[in-house]
Amino acid sequence: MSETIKYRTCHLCEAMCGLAIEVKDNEVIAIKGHKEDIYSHGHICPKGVALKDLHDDPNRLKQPIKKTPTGWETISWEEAFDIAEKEFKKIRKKYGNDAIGTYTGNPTVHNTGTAITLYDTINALNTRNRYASHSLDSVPVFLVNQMMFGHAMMAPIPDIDHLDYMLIIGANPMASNGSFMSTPNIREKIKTIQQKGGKVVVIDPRKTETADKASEHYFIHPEKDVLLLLAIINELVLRNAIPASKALRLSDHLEELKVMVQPYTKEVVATLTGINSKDIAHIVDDLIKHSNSVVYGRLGVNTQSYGTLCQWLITSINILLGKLDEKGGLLFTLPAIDYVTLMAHESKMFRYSSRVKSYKEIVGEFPTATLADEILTKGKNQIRGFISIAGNPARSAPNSKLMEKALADLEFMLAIDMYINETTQHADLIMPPAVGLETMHYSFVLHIIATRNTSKFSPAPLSISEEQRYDWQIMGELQRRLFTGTIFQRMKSNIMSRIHPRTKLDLALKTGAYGVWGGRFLRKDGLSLKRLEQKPEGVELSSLTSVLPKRLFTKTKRIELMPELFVKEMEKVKELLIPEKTEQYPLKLIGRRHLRSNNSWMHNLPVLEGGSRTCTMMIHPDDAASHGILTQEIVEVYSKFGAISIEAEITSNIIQGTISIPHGWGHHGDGVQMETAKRNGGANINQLMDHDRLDPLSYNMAFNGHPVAIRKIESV
Ligand SMILES: Nc1nc2c(c(=O)[nH]1)N[C@H]1C(S)=C(S)[C@@H](COP(=O)(O)OP(=O)(O)OC[C@H]3O[C@@H](n4cnc5c(=O)[nH]c(N)nc54)[C@H](O)[C@@H]3O)O[C@H]1N2
Ligand SMILES: Nc1nc2c(c(=O)[nH]1)N[C@H]1C(S)=C(S)[C@@H](COP(=O)(O)OP(=O)(O)OC[C@H]3O[C@@H](n4cnc5c(=O)[nH]c(N)nc54)[C@H](O)[C@@H]3O)O[C@H]1N2
Ligand code: SF4
Ligand SMILES: [Mo]
Repeated sequence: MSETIKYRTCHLCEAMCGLAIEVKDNEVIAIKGHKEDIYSHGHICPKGVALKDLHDDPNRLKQPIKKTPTGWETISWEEAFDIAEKEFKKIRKKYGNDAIGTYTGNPTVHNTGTAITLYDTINALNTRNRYASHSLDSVPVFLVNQMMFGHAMMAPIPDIDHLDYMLIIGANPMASNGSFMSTPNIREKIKTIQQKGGKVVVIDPRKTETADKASEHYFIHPEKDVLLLLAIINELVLRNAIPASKALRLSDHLEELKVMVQPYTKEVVATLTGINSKDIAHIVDDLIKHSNSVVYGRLGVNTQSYGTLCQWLITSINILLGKLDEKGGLLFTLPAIDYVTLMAHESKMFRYSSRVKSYKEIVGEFPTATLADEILTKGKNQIRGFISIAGNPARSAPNSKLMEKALADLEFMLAIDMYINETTQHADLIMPPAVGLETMHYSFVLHIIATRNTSKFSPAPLSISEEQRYDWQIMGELQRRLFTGTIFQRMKSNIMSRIHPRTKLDLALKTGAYGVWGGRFLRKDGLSLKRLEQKPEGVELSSLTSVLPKRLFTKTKRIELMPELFVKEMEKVKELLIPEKTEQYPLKLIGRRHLRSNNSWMHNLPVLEGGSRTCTMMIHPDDAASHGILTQEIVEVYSKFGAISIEAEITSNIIQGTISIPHGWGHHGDGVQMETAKRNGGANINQLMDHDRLDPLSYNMAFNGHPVAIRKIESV
């Protein structure tokens, strides 16, 4: 068979790069960036290239396996489904619906078939014990969007192509390729802003890869951003620099906000944040001076103790500057598949609480940080059966030791995953899906947070063998076998589970705002799957445009600037003004991402080994000296929850008092069958993390700023 080039969107991160894949006899020969792609114009990063390694990975499972006293045994799909049905029904009969828990990981957003099927399958189980990687990542964003705009997924996105000043607080898009800002080739976009005379400014405890390219970088002490943000608002008020704007006219309670920020002057917060008052004044000068300025924050300000407050204040600053819903500011998307409107009925919060620690539900999920509590704490509705779909909570969730103890304690666990990793090793049954280039792709979730409205469908570049199944097929079968509910609901669920995701996509496209059946009349040039298949480079729909107030989901059709819940929490911020007691664990631990890595699961791909990807502890020279630590020395980092050994990397690129370690590492033990990952091993930062250390409003895990201590490992 001759070689052909197939085009597909890369699904690994949020950037949605177009790939040109050279295929021969159903094998990948090479992967390059697709130059004609209307969104990415040929951009690609090393992870996109690594999709070949993922496809060829000898450790990847393709058939179901069950655990036996003598090891894993390959079984047929029929037997696997029979086992799952029998075991989960047994658990449900004995303990009730809530005894089955589910965890859905990050790739469920990125695999199109999985994302389309996921909620129907989980709903079919009728359990309240639902957990997801969201609560390790983005629940503060959901909560702020819900409270201010009436919908968890109404996220304002930086209009990056038209900015002249971008203040990036706690994000490292040069490594992450952007988050809640789906846009390819961040390096080029930063450069363009600068070449047009604009500025990109980074606030981060570490001088990151993004800070390195930025116009200015300011070191900040972890978890002190809330003070800086309050001081910025205070300065805007003092300078009378809050222009009349549409967003402001739509917002309530500005006067109360002005009063709230009064105590937080730039002088008061300077020492505490580590940024002096002159620099804060300079940042505010620039925010005011530039006509297209925005503030953008991500994990550094989300996965921390003040995650919701930070996100709220960032959004508020953008509103005060008159930059919300404006070109050259932050805009909302209007995608071809309007998932926001389609999911409006699901955007609910605080309806019920978790059993052990009474954390409230947010968009139908409890915080993953309490998953281990719910498995290990005896009593009614204790989780006894568990389904993990595309997740690795043994590495991604806090307090890994407790999490692994919990996973080992389950009566029955099913993992839908293609690797035997730190989590799935605890399963009784693994159902591995066809993944990567074997799957079709349409980024319907990421289009909600993209910087332009575009549309692109990619058929699967590679076919699968008889013995393989897609996620959506696996979940569909489980949905039919494990459904519980009324007869009418069962009929609906059964029908839905049998519709091919392609058909669902096609329907959603056709009926969407740009579809052939969209709007109020039939559009000849409207979107359909067939039309998109003829355009592998994608279809340009529109730049982001103003959509308010029409697209507000609040009952009042107004923006709430001062949600009561957030205002109450401001009492706790006062505590930040009192110096901390840190004797026992004097250092703050923060995370780090690398371009050649993706959370915990791509460490098995040889092409991504080495380079700038290092699992080391970055430490300031003064901190290293005070502990007598030399560069490359192996040291112990410990907290109340555990200890890890890791190589020290002494660098003045990190603020004093803080250390940085990437997450997703710690691939060890006989149970894990990922040879390349194990060769690089690494240390698992989440072994140190307190699973009760949450943002108290959203219950999102507060990974960043975690207190730890270090000591030399004395040689024997
Ligand atoms: N300390 C610390 N911890 C963190 C973070 C941090 O910054 N610091 N970041 C947090 C964040 S932002 C996130 S999103 C979470 C991620 O947390 P998780 O989603 O729990 O972890 P991942 O490492 O993404 O693991 C993904 C799993 O999905 C599998 N997989 C990949 N593709 C597919 C597919 O198409 N189908 C199926 N069925 N399986 C697939 C992989 O083999 C792997 O087992 O980690 C969080 N944990
Ligand atoms: N290559 C690669 N790309 C990825 C991922 C990956 O693992 N690897 N993961 C994907 C996922 S799941 C996500 S959610 C996104 C995340 O996307 P980003 O949020 O852009 O990624 P991070 O590198 O975690 O950036 C967080 C930054 O916050 C800083 N920080 C830590 N604590 C604080 C603090 O208290 N205050 C301030 N101001 N800054 C702080 C850290 O030093 C870090 O530079 O990336 C996605 N893209
Ligand atoms: S930047 Fe993201 S989408 Fe683009 S090639 Fe890399 S991993 Fe894939
Ligand atoms: Mo994430």
